[in-house]
Amino acid sequence: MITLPGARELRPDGKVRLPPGQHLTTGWPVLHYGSIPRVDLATWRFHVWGLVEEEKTFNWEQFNALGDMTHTSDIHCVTAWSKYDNTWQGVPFKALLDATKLKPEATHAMLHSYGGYTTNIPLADLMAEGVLFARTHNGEELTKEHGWPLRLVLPHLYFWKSAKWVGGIQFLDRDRPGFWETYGYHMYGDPWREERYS
Ligand SMILES: Nc1nc2c(c(=O)[nH]1)N[C@H]1C(S)=C(S)[C@@H](COP(=O)(O)O)O[C@H]1N2
Ligand SMILES: [Mo]
Repeated sequence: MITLPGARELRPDGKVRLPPGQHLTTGWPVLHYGSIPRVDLATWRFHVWGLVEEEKTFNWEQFNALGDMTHTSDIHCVTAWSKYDNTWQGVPFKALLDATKLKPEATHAMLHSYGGYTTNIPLADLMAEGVLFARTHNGEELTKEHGWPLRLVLPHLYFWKSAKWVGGIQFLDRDRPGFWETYGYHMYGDPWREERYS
């Protein structure tokens, strides 16, 4: 890892672009617990359940037909590397929400991945700008180790919230810990407040 110039750059909202305790990397480390799950697009499904009026299951074509967006954002990993200017393309979270009738009690969500990984995110954060289910990174299809065929990208929280191999979302009326949150990672994970562990 190297430190690049620009570490003191400010974002349009006035926050320092590089959160405290982070350093920039030009590579892209691969980090996950366990092994890469085997996924087949023919049997791939995305499940929506929990506090919804109607549970839904999308196949690959149906899910990708929900919408399309491209957004460029920075990655901040809790292990202290950051990577700037990642262009992601895929289905906007808001497009999934438009296709879902939530019950009024829904305030949080648990993302579920092939392989069993989970992570918890407040609904308001999922609705923020730049949140999508990404199929490509910098114009290339995701590689298996980075989450092919689909991963969540949630740029304003630490990268463990950006579930790789995502296959479902469960809506909840309270915050529940996901996989890393059970092992002491922060429930929320704001990089600018250094919410790494709790
Ligand atoms: N399904 C799944 N998604 C996951 C993880 C995981 O273990 N399983 N690890 C998270 C963590 S801790 C990080 S830092 C990022 C790493 O993503 P990358 O390997 O593409 O850099 O994925 C996140 N998403
Ligand atoms: Mo991580």
